[in-house]
Amino acid sequence: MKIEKSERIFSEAKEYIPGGVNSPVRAFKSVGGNPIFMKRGEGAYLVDVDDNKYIDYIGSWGPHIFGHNPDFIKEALHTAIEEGVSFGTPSEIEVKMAKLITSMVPSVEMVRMVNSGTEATMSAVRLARGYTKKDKFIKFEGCYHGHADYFLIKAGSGALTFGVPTSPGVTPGNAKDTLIADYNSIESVKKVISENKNQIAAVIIEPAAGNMGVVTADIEFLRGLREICNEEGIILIFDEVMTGFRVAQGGVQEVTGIRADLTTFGKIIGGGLPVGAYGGRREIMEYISPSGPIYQAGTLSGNPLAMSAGFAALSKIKDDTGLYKKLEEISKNLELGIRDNLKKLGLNYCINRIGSMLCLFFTEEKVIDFKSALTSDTEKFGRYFHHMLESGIYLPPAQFEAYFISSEHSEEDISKTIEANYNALKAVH
Ligand code: KE4
Repeated sequence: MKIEKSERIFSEAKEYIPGGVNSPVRAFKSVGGNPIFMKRGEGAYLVDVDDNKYIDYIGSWGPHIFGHNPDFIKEALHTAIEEGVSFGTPSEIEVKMAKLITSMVPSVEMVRMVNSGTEATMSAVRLARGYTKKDKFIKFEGCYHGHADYFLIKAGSGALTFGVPTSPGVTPGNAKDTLIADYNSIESVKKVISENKNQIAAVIIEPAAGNMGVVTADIEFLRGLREICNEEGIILIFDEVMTGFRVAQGGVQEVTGIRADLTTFGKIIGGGLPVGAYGGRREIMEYISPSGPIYQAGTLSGNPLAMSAGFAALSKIKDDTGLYKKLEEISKNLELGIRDNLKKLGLNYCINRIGSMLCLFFTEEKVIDFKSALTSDTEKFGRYFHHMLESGIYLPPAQFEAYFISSEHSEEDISKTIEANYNALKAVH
């Protein structure tokens, strides 16, 4: 595959942008090689600066459930742009957006728009702390909630119940209030709560994880979380930045029937533009400034341009009653095709999928948490990734990410992917 122009641009990029990219996971660090620079997205496809075309399973890391650049979002943007992109004042589209989100996610009675998933989760934890007047919160090993300091924490060594920073620049002061439990282990949650009685404001969780690869939460585990939070007066935050409007109109909450107190959103709700949101029970949300004392702000929050794209995307989801059935069919065909290949090659690898989020783990262990995910052979995954790339299939450039399937992935695209998957698996084993 000819990638001279991409290589040239990357060399220049590294002069002006740390690592040549504006978000680390794009840099191919964990798969080796240099990132490919794209110039166009259309439907299920990306086209790079050397005019190579790929079937895309990133979808901008989740937003493009209808594929890249659908006409209905372009039209919404063209209309909005004629009126202006941002006013710094309230505008009606923000009210329409808030009404639409609250009509689609029953647990969300009020919502605040922000500009990224990180802002949404950071604000939700601050809100829970302010509302409960408690300092600590629980997150789960392997879940990613964005890059706010208090999320960049991992489990401390054995005796420690509080976490330790995963990044320089995150202070021990920040880490001490972040408690770490194990995904799908209600026992680990009970242990952390018993060791920090009456000090915990919130539990935040990806109710189906997409940042350690795809790992679904056992329904009994989620039910146990809900019960414990009720008993202990702890705010349950579902981080649905990735799963919101992805796995169902009402996210994992609709799939499981388990309601969060606060929910965070991102990705799909911006239709590809920078949008995040957090929302939930009215009596909690009213603590947010200016109706309450807890401060949170944003220059471009709710800007009409981003709202027009997000509103178009969510309206389409609300109207398109066949969307999730179509996504399930496409995604199941891909999963079955890969399973068939694994069987033919005598490989017993784990595939986890929830709706149109899927991950093939290079391990024969059943992946139910971060520890089991880490048994994957990342070196082999790296070589597999590049074989797929050479075959024109663009996968997430890291083992511990989710493939995102769109309504635009055709039967032919899925067949090509399955064929490339077979050849790539064969080549690396
Ligand atoms: P952003 O700040 O990147 O918009 O959202 C942070 C975030 C919060 N919560 C969940 C569940 C998320 O998946 C994310 C962001 N997801 C990653 C994909 N693993 C974004 C990709 C990137 O960092 O470039």
